[in-house]
Amino acid sequence: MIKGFVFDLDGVITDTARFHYQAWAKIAQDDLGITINPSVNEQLKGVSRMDSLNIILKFGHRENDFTQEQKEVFATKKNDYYVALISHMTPADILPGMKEFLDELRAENYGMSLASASKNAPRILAGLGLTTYFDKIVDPASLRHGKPDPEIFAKGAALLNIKPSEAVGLEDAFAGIQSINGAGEFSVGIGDPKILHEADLNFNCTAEVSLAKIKAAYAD
Ligand code: B16
Ligand code: MG
Repeated sequence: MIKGFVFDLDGVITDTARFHYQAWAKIAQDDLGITINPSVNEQLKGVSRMDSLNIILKFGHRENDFTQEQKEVFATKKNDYYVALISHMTPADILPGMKEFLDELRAENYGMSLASASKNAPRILAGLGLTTYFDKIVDPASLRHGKPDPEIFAKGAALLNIKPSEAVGLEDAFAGIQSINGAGEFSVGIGDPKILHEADLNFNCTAEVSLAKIKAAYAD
């Protein structure tokens, strides 16, 4: 029986990827002399801040050019810029259908937790007016491994005091689906089914997410 839902944030509840991209593109250009493109951006989804910087440096063939201290400075600068961009977020930035879906889950008393790699997640939920929907938020700083490792989604279920088999995980990134599956939870992909082909159930976009369809597929 399904007892709880573990949510990714970026790409599932709201689209912060465009702000991450804007912030990284600026730092990459201004400080690293690297011009990134949308295909690099795809690789940054669900990936931690420092891992994102390392992907960009590798893309620009500059992976050996900076010390850890310098990298920390770039990452902090990117985050300052990103935080300024997300400070204007409001409930209007919730992806289509997700507020209704969260309301439906709340009405049926499901546990809800957040499994986002973002250290800014509490701030984003506050801007969206969704803080009270989530019983627990996994602290990404407490993790030894990022997605695709199962740790983050396993913690998301554990914080709700439910077994992995009683949890449904929702994700828009392939690495996230791998994390959910590795944790032994029911995986729901949101996005291109060709990319998210390992998901137990897939919806093309958030507007199509349906609790009835998830329950039916879970019971199968
Ligand atoms: P921060 P998610 C992830 O969020 C983003 O997809 C990823 O692009 C970002 O680098 C990561 O959070 C860390 O974010 O710099 O705010 O700590 O998809 O796991 O909700
Ligand atoms: Mg995501």
